[in-house]
Amino acid sequence: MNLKKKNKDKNNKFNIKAFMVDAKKQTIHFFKVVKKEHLITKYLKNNVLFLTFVITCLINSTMLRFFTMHTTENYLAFKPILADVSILIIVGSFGYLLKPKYRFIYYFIFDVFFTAICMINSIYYTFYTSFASVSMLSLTQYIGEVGDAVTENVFELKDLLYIIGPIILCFVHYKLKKRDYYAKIDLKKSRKKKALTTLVVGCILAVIFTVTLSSLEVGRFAKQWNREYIVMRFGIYIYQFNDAFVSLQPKINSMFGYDNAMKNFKEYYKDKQQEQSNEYTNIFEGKNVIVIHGESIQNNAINRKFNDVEVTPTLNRLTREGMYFSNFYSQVSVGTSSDAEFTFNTSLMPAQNGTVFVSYFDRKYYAIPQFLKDKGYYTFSMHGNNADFWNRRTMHKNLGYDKFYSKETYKVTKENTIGLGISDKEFFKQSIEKMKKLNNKGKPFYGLLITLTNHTPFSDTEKYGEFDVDIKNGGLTDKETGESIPSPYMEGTKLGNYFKSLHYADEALGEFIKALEDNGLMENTVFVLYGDHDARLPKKDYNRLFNYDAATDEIKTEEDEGYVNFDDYQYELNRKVPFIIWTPDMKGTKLNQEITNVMGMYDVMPTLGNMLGFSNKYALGHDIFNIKENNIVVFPNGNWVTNKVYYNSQKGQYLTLKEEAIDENYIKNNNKYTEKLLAVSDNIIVFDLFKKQEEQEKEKFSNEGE
Ligand code: GP9
Ligand code: MN
Repeated sequence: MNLKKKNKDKNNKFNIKAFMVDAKKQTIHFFKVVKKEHLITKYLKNNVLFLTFVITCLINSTMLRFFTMHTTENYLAFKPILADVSILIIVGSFGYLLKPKYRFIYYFIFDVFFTAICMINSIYYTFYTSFASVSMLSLTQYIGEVGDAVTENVFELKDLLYIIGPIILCFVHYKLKKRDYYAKIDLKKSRKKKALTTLVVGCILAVIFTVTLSSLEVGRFAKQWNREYIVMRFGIYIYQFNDAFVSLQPKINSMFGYDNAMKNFKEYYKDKQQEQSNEYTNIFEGKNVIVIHGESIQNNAINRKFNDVEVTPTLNRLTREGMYFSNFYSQVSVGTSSDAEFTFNTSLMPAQNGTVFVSYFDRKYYAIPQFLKDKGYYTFSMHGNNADFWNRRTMHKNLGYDKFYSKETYKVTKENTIGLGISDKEFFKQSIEKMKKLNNKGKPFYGLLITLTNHTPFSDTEKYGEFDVDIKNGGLTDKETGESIPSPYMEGTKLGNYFKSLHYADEALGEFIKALEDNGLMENTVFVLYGDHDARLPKKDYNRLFNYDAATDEIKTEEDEGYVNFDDYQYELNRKVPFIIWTPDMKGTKLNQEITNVMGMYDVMPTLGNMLGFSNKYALGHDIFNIKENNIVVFPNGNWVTNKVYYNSQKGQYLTLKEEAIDENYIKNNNKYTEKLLAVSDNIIVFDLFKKQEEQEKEKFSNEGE
């Protein structure tokens, strides 16, 4: 028995050895043949067009990663290159099915297609620091209206570089045609066979790529919201194909997966603790409410001065006299203004694909205006822009506003227009007239006013009025006369123009509050203001803001004393917006306070609702006076912030905000919380779960009655 085994082992050993020798011989033979027959040169010669197509598209996709993520990731990483090559080879392989003279058309069409993907994403990234999504196509109708914002800010020379790809392809084709190449190339091999071999090579590379993927990468690919992460691992082409597929999901999703979504929804709310009452419960019950949706107002302007003049004197006064939430974040996604309105009013997160206001306007939501209507309020909204912008005409009705005063109800002229439309001063002036005539029949009112002037690109500077953002007497002197001259500081920068624009918007706000008071509209009224989202200003401008040396007119570097680090994390933290609750008689009372715990737009409904005397059991945020320092603000891209940590889900890294060691479980648990919250929010929106839940409850009720 033992002897037998030994022989068997010996045979095995012999076989493996023989196999190795054979394989070595075969390989040497293969390379000899390759060398002798100049197979590589031959292959290159016979496949010039195909190779040009693959290489130009590969360069474009690599270039895109270079221009978009050069600060954070290695754009020459192996994975996205392998992914790009495999997809390009697979697509390119079908070109071989055509006769050589027709192949150029095929490769040209796809080269242009892939180039367009790179260009669009390059432009899109500059604007949104994210990659484009097919689900945004339904929003293109709005691009015309903010068109000046788009073209003025976004179109850069680097976005044009990608065109070189198709140009090279055309050039190569022209040269080949001149040499009569298409008639000469090897036609012995059948077209089908060549297409098949190329396809197989592409598929093998795709398989190699797939087996290198970690489960985290696969998971994120399926969810698709962590776009930067996906592009860095899967390349732009696979990202875009997957995006197109995922974007169709609102339609597909609402057909499948409902049962699971409903189950998770029920479990989520079964485990969720309901808000307790606190010292602020009902304090504003029955009062009128005026809410200002402050376009692009960022927190960093509060209390900022240039040459001793405040940028936002009105806001500063409100923060001093009212309840000021100084660590407040907007949670918008691609729906910007509309997402801010949505989350403010419903305490749900924006949609993962598309925009609630545009793609999911027909779902059931529990919103602040509806709750107040139930309490006997008259509700209205006012905005000087086109009613169909962000689909507000439809969506405001759904949220429960009795009346929407839009552009058609305002007198908009060339003279009273700044930037995107009617100036804030004129808007407020005309709004006061409307408010004086409100048809509320003695009911308390709830009104939302959406401002417009402080909208990117902040280029209508001559209309904002005087506000210098330089530094007078900063130490600079005229070389010839020796006289003191102002240091330019923020003059001529986009951030500088933003401060000018905001100074104007703040002045308009001050005039509005005065007019409200003069007309008795502030009596028994609570004034609420939120910045809808950050102003998307360049990082380099902030670097200038914090590191400018007025005496030398230079920007400090890391080596210089007093240098302030402004990295990606600082940029994110700096996106804070103000949230203020103010009444004229609040000053000096217990309500006059600054709340420094982190808070998100989704915490407004529970916090303000408690003060106004209603509560929404489906709110995803919290009453800040109950949750206090334990709050967490979740962002649509999976990032989150607490008092202790800012977590970046793209990088899987975090910044500690307190001098306190962070336990890995803290990160894990908050990540889990974030994923669950984002999923349940999206399920509510996509599957219309509030409506379904109500239907089920009604059915149950009627069955019990029988
Ligand atoms: C348009 C205004 C701006 O009416 O609300 O929207 P935004 O571009 O900020 O989403
Ligand atoms: Mn906005």
